[in-house]
Amino acid sequence: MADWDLLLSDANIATMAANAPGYGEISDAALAVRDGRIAWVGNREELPDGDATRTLSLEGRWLTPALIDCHTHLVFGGDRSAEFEQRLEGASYEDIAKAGGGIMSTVRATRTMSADELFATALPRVQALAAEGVATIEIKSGYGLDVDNEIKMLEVARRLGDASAIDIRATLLAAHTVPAEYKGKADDYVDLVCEELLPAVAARELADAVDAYCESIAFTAPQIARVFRKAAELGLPVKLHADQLSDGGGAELAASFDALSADHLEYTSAAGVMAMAQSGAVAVLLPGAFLTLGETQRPPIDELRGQGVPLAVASDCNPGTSPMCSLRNAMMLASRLFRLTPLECLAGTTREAARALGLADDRGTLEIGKRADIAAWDVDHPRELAYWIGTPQLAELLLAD
Ligand code: DI6
Ligand code: FE
Repeated sequence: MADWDLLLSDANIATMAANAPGYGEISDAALAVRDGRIAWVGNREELPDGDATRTLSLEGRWLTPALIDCHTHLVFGGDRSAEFEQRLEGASYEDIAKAGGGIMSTVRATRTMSADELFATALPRVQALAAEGVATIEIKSGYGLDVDNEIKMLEVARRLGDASAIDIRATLLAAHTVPAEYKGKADDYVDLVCEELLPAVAARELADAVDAYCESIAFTAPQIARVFRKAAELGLPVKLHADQLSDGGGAELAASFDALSADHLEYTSAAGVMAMAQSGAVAVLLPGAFLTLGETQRPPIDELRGQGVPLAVASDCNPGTSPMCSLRNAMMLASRLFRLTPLECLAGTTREAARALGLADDRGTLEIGKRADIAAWDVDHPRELAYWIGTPQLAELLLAD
């Protein structure tokens, strides 16, 4: 039997290992894979003797960990281009939501679609991300907002994972907005989420995590605390849409529940940043939503950096606030709008995105033992991945299975 299933040679490698300086660059490198895991990585001259079932010369291309999109809502019905027009004519996201549009209009469209129809419209979005080098995608529910339709969305997410070589992580986002039939009775909806929906989802193992939207147009901190307590009881990790449009104490709430991540964070206070630093939560930055909503207040990047909070970057692909099915564009926007360095953009879509999904030990860097999801790029240096705008550079996406 061969020592390795695959040997990649004649490559330059950015390991993105946390303890290596910069990109963890290794020139004239080789990388060996066995059983879907990285068995060896380093300078070619130090490669131990061994034989491989398959050898691939990279002809000097750069290898990085395959990209990870750790925050998407890419299963949905319809689109919101009419609201986009209304917003450009002066209406605000909150005004539209209060008038029954916004998330609720996507809920109406999603509820009328069958699982097969949702699957058929979502698959090209998964494929578009894969074509950019993304091998792991998180997908949230949150446009069903009743037991059957939230389960339908999560089942579609699972099917997308089964039907493609991409690894899909599904997140229950039942506390996304109060559905129309519970208007004025948000606490009753939270009862339904805690008493029926969460146990049903957990019993079917349909979700890998639980998310919620903490905002004046969505749920209060005490309501979300109830959802998070139930998630903890069921053994599900939590994460939060926090402080996107106002400071609702979302970062503090997420930290107090040891959330994997707090996402958006435009209005997070210094106290919120401190709380995240102490809890170890990842800050997931979503510049596509910032851009689309015409926000002017940036997340407190300097404070997050200063406190050592890990920074991830994601597409937030959704029809309302981030109609962008591209993680490369999210990297591009994070560098321009939030002034993340190209290194932070790449770490934010590999190592830190893995951490935001609770997968830091499993993937996101090219180190021995990690899952062998590897992207090969036609670039002269990995900093180019944040630099170029809308320029395809993926040569090959090599997947562990
Ligand atoms: N914040 C967002 O940016 C998305 N969800 C959320 O809570 C937007 C979802 C939508 O508008 O459909
Ligand atoms: Fe989101």
